[in-house]
Formats: sequence, C-alpha cells, structure tokens
Amino acid sequence: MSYETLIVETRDGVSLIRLNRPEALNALNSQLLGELSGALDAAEVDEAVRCVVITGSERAFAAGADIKEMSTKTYAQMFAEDFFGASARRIEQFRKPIIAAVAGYALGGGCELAMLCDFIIAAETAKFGQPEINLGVTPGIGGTQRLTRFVGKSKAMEMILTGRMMDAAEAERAGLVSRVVPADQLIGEAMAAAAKIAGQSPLAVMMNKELVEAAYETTLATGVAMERRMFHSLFAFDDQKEGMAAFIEKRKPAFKGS
Ligand code: CO8
Repeated sequence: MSYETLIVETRDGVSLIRLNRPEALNALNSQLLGELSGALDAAEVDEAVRCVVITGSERAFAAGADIKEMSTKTYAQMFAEDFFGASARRIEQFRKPIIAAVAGYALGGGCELAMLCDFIIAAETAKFGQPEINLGVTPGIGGTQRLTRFVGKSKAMEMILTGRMMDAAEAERAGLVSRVVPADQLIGEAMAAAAKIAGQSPLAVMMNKELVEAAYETTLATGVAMERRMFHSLFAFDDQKEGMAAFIEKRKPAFKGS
C-alpha cells in the first residue's frame, strides 16, 4: 500500500510508520490520520507484523493537529464528522504494541498521538507540550486526561494552562517517556525494542498490553484478578510450554503464536 503522508516499511516483524508532512512539521490532518488508520488496519491483520513504531522527522514528531485545516470549521462540521474521533479510537483499539519514537516537537495532537502509543522513547531533542490554550481551545485527543495521568496534576495543569513545553530530560523525570537516547540513535533504539517484542509470544504480548492498559481503567482488585485469570489462561497455549521448556533446556524459545 502506498501513502502520501506516511512512509511505511516492514522488516523483521516490525512496521515502521514515519509521519511525512515535512512542509507542516507533520501536522495531523484528516488525510494523514486517515492513512495512519489504514496502515494500522493493515498491520493489525498482517501476521508478519508483531509491533509498530511510529516516528516523525528529526525536527518534529508532529507539531499538532493541522491548524489550517481546523481554523474555519463550524461546530456542526466538527460534530458531524466526529473530527479525529475515529482515528483516535483506531489507535486506542489497536491490539499489538505501538512504540512512539519522538524527536523534535510533539505538540498538541502530536503529544496526544505519542501518548496514545504504548510507550515513548524520546530523542534528546524532543519537546512535549499541549499549547492549545494559545489557540483558545483545549486538547482534543485525550491530552487533558492522559497527560494528567502520566505526569500528575500539577505539571499537567501548568503545561495545559500556560502552554509551556517540556524537554526530554523533564519528560523522563516526570515519567512521560520510558527513556531518552541520543538523536542519532532514536530509530535504532526504538527498532531494537520493537524487535525484542516481535520475538516474544504474540499472544502473551497482547495479553500483557491489555493488562497494563487495564491499570488505567479499573480498580486495583479488578486489575489484579484480571491479571491472575490471564496468567492462568496462558497455560492453554503452546507458547507457555515452549517458553518454560526453553528456559529449563537453556536454549532460546521459538514462539509460534499458538
Ligand atoms: N498546523 C498547521 N501547520 C503547522 C502546524 C500546525 N499545528 N505547526 C507548524 N505548522 C507549519 C507552519 O505554519 C509553517 O508552515 P509555513 O512555512 O507554510 O508557514 C511550517 O509548519 C513550519 O513551522 P514554523 O515556521 O512555525 O516553524 P518554527 O520552527 O518557527 O516553529 C513550532 C515551530 C514552535 C512548532 C510552531 O510551528 C508552532 O507553534 N506550531 C503550532 C503548535 C501548536 O499550536 N500545536 C497545537 C495545534 S492544536 C491541536 O493539536 C489540537 C489537537 C486536537 C484535535 C481535535 C480532535 C477532536
């Protein structure tokens, strides 16, 4: 499949999706998000894809939703189109892991897109922010909710009310990103993490992803009960037998996804 606003390549079980609107610092418009949804639809059903990496350019992961596309829209249009709703749900409901590899600006919808991914690896050049307040609006793809859960109320409130950006070191201290790497190693590090995931049992990977997500949606008791059930259920799969046998036999496991 070819795209105008994305460059997609799949190798070694990993689909690398590069946002590609350099003229607009990868601002998210309907075309880009439509193509991203299509690329995820394809990755979801492709058994060769075990993990996805979403990245941008050196200068920008994405500088937000496309202000030029949004500026003249009416409330009726936004509501009738459910503006960006379907694309956000597509990412939320994607069952395989998605890593955001962020260099440069991740602002507004760009920061929200990174937070929709399962974890964020940041280059030292990364800058995160929710500057929608400067435009007289709020974040619209979950920024007020996810940033607050990830970095806490005080920092989220300050960033959202003032529009202040956070650099990579602050983002790591605050727990927004899993780690920070030199800019020239960003793709290599993200692809290595993705390859590690791609080599695991895809069934166990999906269950682990679901369980960590549940930590944000359920009570502790419900989440722990769900985890125990899923742990028990994994004993129905060959991959559990293979993983434990390989450990005992001191060899690498060969997971089959069954
Ligand atoms: N939308 C459209 N175009 C953009 C955007 C954007 N978000 N960001 C940058 N661009 C364009 C610029 O207009 C410029 O184009 P041109 O050369 O044609 O004038 C080009 O990209 C380069 O940008 P700059 O010249 O401004 O580059 P600088 O290095 O001077 O500045 C910044 C970089 C600081 C990133 C600056 O471009 C900026 O502040 N951008 C806007 C950031 C922003 O406000 N983002 C939030 C947007 S709103 C949002 O994301 C809401 C999400 C919810 C969606 C709704 C779902 C329901």
